[in-house]
Amino acid sequence: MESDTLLITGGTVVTAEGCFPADVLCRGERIVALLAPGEGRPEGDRLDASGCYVLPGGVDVHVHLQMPVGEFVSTDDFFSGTVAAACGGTTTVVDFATQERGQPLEEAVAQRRAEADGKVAVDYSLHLAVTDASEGTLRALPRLVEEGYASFKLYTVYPALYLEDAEILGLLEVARETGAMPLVHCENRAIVEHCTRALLSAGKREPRYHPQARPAEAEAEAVRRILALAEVAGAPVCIAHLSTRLALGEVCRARTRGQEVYVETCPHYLLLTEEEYARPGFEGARYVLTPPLRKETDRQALWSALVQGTIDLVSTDHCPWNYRGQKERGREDFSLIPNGAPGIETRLALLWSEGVGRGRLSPEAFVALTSTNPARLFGLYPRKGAIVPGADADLVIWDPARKVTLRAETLHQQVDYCPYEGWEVVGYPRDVLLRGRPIVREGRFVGEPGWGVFVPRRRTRGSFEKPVGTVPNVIPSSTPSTG
Ligand code: DUC
Ligand code: ZN
Repeated sequence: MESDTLLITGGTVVTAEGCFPADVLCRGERIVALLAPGEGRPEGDRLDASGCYVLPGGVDVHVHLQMPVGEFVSTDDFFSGTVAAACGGTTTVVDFATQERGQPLEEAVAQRRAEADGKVAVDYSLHLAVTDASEGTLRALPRLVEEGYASFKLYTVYPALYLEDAEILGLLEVARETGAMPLVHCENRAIVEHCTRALLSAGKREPRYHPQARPAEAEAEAVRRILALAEVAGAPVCIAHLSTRLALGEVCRARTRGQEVYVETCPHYLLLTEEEYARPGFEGARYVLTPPLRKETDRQALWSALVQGTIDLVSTDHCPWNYRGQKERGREDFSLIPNGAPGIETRLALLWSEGVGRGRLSPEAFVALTSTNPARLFGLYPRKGAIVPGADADLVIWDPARKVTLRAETLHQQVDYCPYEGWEVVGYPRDVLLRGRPIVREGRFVGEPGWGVFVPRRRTRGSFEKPVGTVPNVIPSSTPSTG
């Protein structure tokens, strides 16, 4: 781009609240005005968006790039993963600074920043994945929240990550006091460990036993318990990657009691079922992710919840492992298969195609679920997730007619398979701008490592009063407080 002024003309702007024809005027890194079509005649560059929607850049608040687990590291690093995000229309990702038990939290944050800074192709931020509630950790948290790490990731399972209930309670109290948002992975550890042992000792070692090791009750119990702990602590809570009808019931009951709870799900729970585990040979290993894919009844319940506004955001839990050499580690024992699947690049196209394309979601609800709500809940709004004067000019020129067949070979995710191989999607990003700068043109990545920056996040104090009416999926904009 030659000039620092850019006018995006002829498109239909979609926000969480409405859909209307407008030209978008950007200056430098920011949006400066929405103009009636044809009204603006500024000097500078123009980008023709005729026939396209203009969306706020996607915000994916749940990704695991170059995540070490045992002997492996997830296959997308901070560059390849964010190139894939950009090509899929996502301009902000939130990854994790994961503390090793006993490690000073500040050190975990500094290490992760050193891995990502200068490498990312889109903007990014970090959740604090806390693995102990020691005095040192509790002392460090308020300052880190003030510095822009305004959310905690808490785990109820995984040997290296889980927290005891008493620790979770203490951390939820810190979340209440600091205004940080807790994002909690909910599974009952005893159930998972017991079922895994029982299956393996009965010789049931193939990938198809993965869902039996992590039954719906394990998720529902942990959701119920976390909601009880959050109620006692007086903290809001966001349930990570919710996958079952049973757990949705727990959330609905808590909300009826007046509790402030938010729900994240992922495209794979909306689009796939546990039938994938019945693939021949070891192929089901591609779908070993946690919580597991569920039954058709769960999938249907999640879609209803999405449409009704019970689910607030759709993130990816992008955590790619190669089938060859990594997933294969679990050939003799499903519990050794590294958990996770890729999705950072396909989230928007799949949800648009299957949601908007099939008449289940309005374009506004799509924007709310994939950009505005995650930005609001995790302290990025209105810098991100909004098309308003003053917001970062993170914009996607979305071509609703573009058909793409998803293939691992042509996607930018650095992993040897795509869970949706051969699926055709209708609707895809044509151009993507990051703070006013083109990073995707006509579907081609044109950015560079380091064009993305770390974005500090403000603490948020949510309130669960959603607007009643036509657009249920919008978290009210009055909720973020300055921090
Ligand atoms: N689930 C996954 O599938 N991968 C990474 C972490 C998680 O909770
Ligand atoms: Zn995750």
